[in-house]
Order: sequence, then structure tokens, then C-alpha cells
Amino acid sequence: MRSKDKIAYFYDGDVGSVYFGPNHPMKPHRLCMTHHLVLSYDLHKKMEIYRPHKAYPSELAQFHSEDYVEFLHRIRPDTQNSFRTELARFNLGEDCPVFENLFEFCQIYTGGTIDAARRLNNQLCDVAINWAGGLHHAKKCEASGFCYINDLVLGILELLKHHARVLYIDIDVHHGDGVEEAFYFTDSGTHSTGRVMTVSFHKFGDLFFPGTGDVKEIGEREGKFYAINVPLKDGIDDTSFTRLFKTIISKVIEIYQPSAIVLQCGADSLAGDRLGCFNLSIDGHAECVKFVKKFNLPLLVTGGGGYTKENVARCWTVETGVLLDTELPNKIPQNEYLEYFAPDYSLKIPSRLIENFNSKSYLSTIKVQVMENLRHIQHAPSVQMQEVGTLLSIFSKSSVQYKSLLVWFHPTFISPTLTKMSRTQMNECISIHKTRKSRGMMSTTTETMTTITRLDHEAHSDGIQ
Ligand code: V1D
Ligand code: CA
Repeated sequence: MRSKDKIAYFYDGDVGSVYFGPNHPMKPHRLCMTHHLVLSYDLHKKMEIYRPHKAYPSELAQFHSEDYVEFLHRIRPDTQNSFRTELARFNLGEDCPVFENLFEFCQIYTGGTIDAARRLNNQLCDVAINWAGGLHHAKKCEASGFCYINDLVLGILELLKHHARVLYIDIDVHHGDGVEEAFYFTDSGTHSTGRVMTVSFHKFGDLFFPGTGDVKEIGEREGKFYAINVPLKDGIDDTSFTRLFKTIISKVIEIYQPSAIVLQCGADSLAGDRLGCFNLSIDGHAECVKFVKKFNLPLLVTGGGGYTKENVARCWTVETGVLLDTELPNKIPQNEYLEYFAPDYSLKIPSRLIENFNSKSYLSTIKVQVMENLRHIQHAPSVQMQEVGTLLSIFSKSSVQYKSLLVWFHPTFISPTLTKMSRTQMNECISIHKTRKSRGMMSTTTETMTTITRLDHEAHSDGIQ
């Protein structure tokens, strides 16, 4: 069956040629292997392929601190010995080494995720894929766990320019701590509460990296109940994982009503991964992608971890097929990297005969705790009502705050010199809002529209021309 959805796929051949070092498990070459496998199945004929722009330092600084971005820009392998203090401060070293073309690598994978978000925002595609992205551990001021720039946070911030609520889902075996942290306490400059919800499924315990992601971590202050963690033990299999995933994600979507989804598909949750400890088959992993796709919301899909290279390429190729509604024959067609898939040259890998340490009662306890936390969102003033509240607070007083409203409605109008919203600009905001609502891009209630109309009058009588 041919997909009716429009799929945009981002890839730059340069991203696969960087090298983290001989003993480092992260092998960007897996991205080349994935791309060639995708081509060998002719999947490029069913989607639009783009080479992403290299994200500018100013774009990276929308989340990261300027001094960190500047340091990443200027540090070189041959000069790093003179910057020991900075290397320690920015957590560069064994997990996150300085290598040749590091900054360009960051610019490419981040450019892919930002471009993907922009195409979704402009409704130029339904699904956007960037297998080079998904580096979920990077923090505002430091690298962490093989991740330097957090392309996911930047992609979400981009989506928030057009979407009221963005749901982030992470199936990498590691906790998506960097994305969670960015939205954990406050609104991260998003002008209202709860515009991002993060959900991570991961191994937790036994000092497994990064050590965070307990079910009790639920967000704090403004962010309380908007972080969901699903801590799991070794050996989880397809049946337990997909059942839990579907139960939790369907409830999250029902209650939170996101208008866009970002799905991080780290392939280190597959059986036999060099760093992972789960027991998922490619079909089990891909089942999660298929499930999320069925909600028919704008979807940004990224890669992430994955350290058994040939399985990473297999997994992300199958998932590209899933997003295109295309089932792929198990026999891998001729391609440049065919020998990596020896001896059987098949696409699917089976799960293994290893123990599943996640008992039924353990999984049930986790599920109940997550569901209980979700009830707080349901029983809080509804997300739509919070939108009303935000609009009221933004519109109420200073002219500087009118700028915030403009950003919320009309991202292209962001201007550092803008202090007041003109009558024309405000009309434009209102019409954009109405268009978005009519296209179903915002779940705006009648109350919101009434509020806007009233605020329109108030702003008029406030002397805004
Ligand atoms: F085994 C190694 C060899 C060389 C360099 C690093 C590693 C290694 C393996 N596992 N490093 C790790 C993890 N780091 C630690 C450190 C010990 N320190 C106290 C911390 O355990 C990091 C694992 C990172 C996983 C990254 C990811 O898969 O989640 C990912 N997602 O998107 C991109 C990467
Ligand atoms: Ca995860």
C-alpha cells in the first residue's frame, strides 16, 4: 500500500564520516549504512529527500548558552590540551570527545531536526525524519552521553512557534534527561504552562547511565505532571514493552491532546545492542512507531543511541518503511554495505532467549503510578483553559508583553525593537489564530475565542492603534 502521507527525510552524507575515536561506541557511520539500506529498498522514491542546512550558532543558542556554543565552535583536537578547565566545565572528554569536525557534525544533525520542525510547521509534510538527530542528553551548558547539542529541544522550541502543545516520546534505552530537564521546572520561555510533555521509556537502576528517570520524577513547579518516566529493568520483551507503550501513550494523547509529536527512536533498546540491555526485536521497536503514526498528528522522528551498527541500520530502515506504509522484503537488496548484514542478509532480527526482569506486577505498578499522575492533568484546569489564562496575563498589562503574544501567534514577527503591537499586527494575530483553529492546529475552546474578542476590545481601548 502507498502512503497518503507526505514524508520529508533529512540526510547529509558528511554526518556519517566523523569519528568519535577507536574505543568509542558511537559510530556515526551507522547513519551512512542506514541511508544506503533505505536507498536499496527504493524508499527514497516515496519521500522527499533534503540535505539539511547547517544550524547557525545563533540557532543553537536558542537553548544552549552562548559560551558553550562558542567553545564547541572553536575547540580542535590538536589544541584541546590548552583548554583543560573549559573541557571539564563543558563535560568534554571520554564520553563526549573532541574530534575533527565536531562543530560541523553538531550543525548538521541539529539543522536536520530544525528543518524537519519547520517543514511540519509550514504543513509541507506530515512526517519528517532525521535519523542523525535525537541527541537527548545534551544540556544547556554542557555535553553529556555522546550528545553535544540537544537538537530535540531546539526542534520542540521550533514546533512551539506553531503548535500549542508538543508531546515528546523517547524509546532509547537511556533516559531522555536533557529534553526532560529543559522543560522540567518552568515553561522554558514558552509563555504558558504545560506546552511540552516529555515521556521516556528507559532502563533504570544498577547505575545505568544517566541514573535519572525514576517514575517519581514528574516535573516541578510549573512543569509538575508534565514529565513522565517509565523506568524498566533488563530484558524487557516485545509483548511487555509494546503493551505498556500503547497503554501509556494512548492515555497521554487522550488527556494532553498534543498538536505535534516528536519521537526519539534510539535503537539501543534493541536486543543485542552493545550498550543496551532490553530484548526488543525490530518489529517490537517499529510497532511503537506505527502506533504513534496512527494518531495522524504532525510527527518529527529522530534517531538516538544504537551501538550494534547493522541492527541500527535495519531498525531505522524498517521504521522509514513503517512511516511510508511500506512493508519491506526480509532479504536485503544489493547495496554498498551488504557484507555488514552477513551471514543471513536479512532485515529482521529476532529477540533473544534472555530473562525478562520486568515482572507483570512490577509493570502494573509502574503503569498505575503513571496513570495516577496523568489524572492530575485531567483534573487541573484544562489545558485549553490555561491557554485562556495565558492570553489574559499576556494581554493585561505592559506593552512588552504584547510582544510575547505576537511570538505566540506569529513567530515571524519576533523583533527585538518591537515594543507595541500595532492594530494591523494584532488583527493579523487574531486571523492567524482563527485560521489555525479552523485547520485544527490548536484545540481552542469557544471561551478562548470569546476572550480574544474581548481582549481585542480592551487592547483597542488601551490605545493600541
Ligand atoms: F563504553 C565506552 C567507551 C568509550 C567511551 C564511552 C563509553 C561509554 C559506555 N557507556 N560511556 C557510557 C555512558 N557513560 C557512562 C559514564 C561513566 N560516567 C560516570 C558516566 O556510563 C554513556 C552512555 C550514553 C548513551 C547515549 C545514548 O544512547 O542515550 C544516545 N542517545 O542519543 C545519542 C546517544
Ligand atoms: Ca528513553
